[in-house]
Amino acid sequence: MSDKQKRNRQPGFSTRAIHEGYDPADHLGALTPPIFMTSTFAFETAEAGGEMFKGERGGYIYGRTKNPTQTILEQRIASLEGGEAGMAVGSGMAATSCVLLSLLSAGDEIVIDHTLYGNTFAHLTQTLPRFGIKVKLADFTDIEGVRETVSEETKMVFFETPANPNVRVIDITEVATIVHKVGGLVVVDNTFATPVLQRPISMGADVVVHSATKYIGGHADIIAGLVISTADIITQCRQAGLRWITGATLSPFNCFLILRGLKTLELRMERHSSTALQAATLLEGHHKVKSISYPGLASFPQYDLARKQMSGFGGLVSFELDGGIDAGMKMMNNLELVTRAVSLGDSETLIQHPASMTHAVYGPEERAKHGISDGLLRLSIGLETAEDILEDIEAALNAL
Ligand code: 4LM
Repeated sequence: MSDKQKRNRQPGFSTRAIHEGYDPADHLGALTPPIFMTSTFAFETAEAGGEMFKGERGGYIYGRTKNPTQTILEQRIASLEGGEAGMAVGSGMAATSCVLLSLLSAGDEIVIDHTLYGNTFAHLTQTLPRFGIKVKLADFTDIEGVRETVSEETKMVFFETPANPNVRVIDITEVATIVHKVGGLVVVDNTFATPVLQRPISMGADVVVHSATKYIGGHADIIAGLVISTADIITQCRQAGLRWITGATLSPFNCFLILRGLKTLELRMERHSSTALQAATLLEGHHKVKSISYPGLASFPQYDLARKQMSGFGGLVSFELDGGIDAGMKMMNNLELVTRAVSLGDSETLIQHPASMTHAVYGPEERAKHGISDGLLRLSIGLETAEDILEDIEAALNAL
């Protein structure tokens, strides 16, 4: 590569995760972006304030919709996901709500995958119908089923890949091709993969949402959400979803913590992925384990798709034990290092029982229909020394 070509290429992922959207020279040389702890901003003149409200002049007005620390984060995440613009909000649920409530209206139809984080599923299947939005479910791992369910009326589709809790993988390119034929929008929750491992916009998605509470924040100390899309869609989500409807702004301090988390995201995802593969391999070979789901195992039903769509397989591993739910509960209680807690993507390895915890909001029949068995356990592999995590898991299984 010539020097000129080198200079023209986009800086790498981690370079952008560390530098994008911020120049110390603009802030008295401060290497780390300042936290603008202010709720409101002074107008230079009375007329300037009015012009800013009309959108005729740029600048900051009020912290519910825009703050300079937020802006740095939004530019950075937009670059990392390959979108035109980003929006930071108060939680992953807020990110999804802002998108749905800004872009859908009574009479519209949305088609959703049937395996989603429990509260997202509740929002989609219980809240949206109350506002006259038609919600249709499909198994998005079956592309023919998606083709049959999506109609000329479909305004939007929504899915997670890998999906919570059983890490099913959905073909983003195939879904986008079907949905774009009818002029619908493709919204992907990319929380499990992060932009390190998968960039849905490059495969045809129109909007990406994140619970930044998880890997992107990475340290189990904040609740946050992100939306990435075109500049037009983000403007709609900011004006309606954030400013008028949810008011779910993210505090400048939490924006700062996410900016800090992003700096190590690529490194952390590599470590999460490598230890998770070792844990999945251990579980697969253990005689007490009935089934195991991890996109990086050759036995995973969508292993080829996962390899095509993702550059690594992430830290989530789901499995079922012989002896079902009772054995699962015993195993969870046998663990000494692995911590019993919901959430994921933290430095600490966590284990939880979806049927009684994150997916309790699904009824038992719904869970069975959606492939979330009552015996399923979900591990979020952390960043501890791999050997220690593996030893703890093996000891907990052996003690059953
Ligand atoms: C959990 N998850 O699974 P906030 N999207 C996905 C998620 O897994 C979650 C959210 C959105 C879990 C929380 C207890 C794929 C949450 C919602 O919690 O609102 O930031 O994200 O353990």
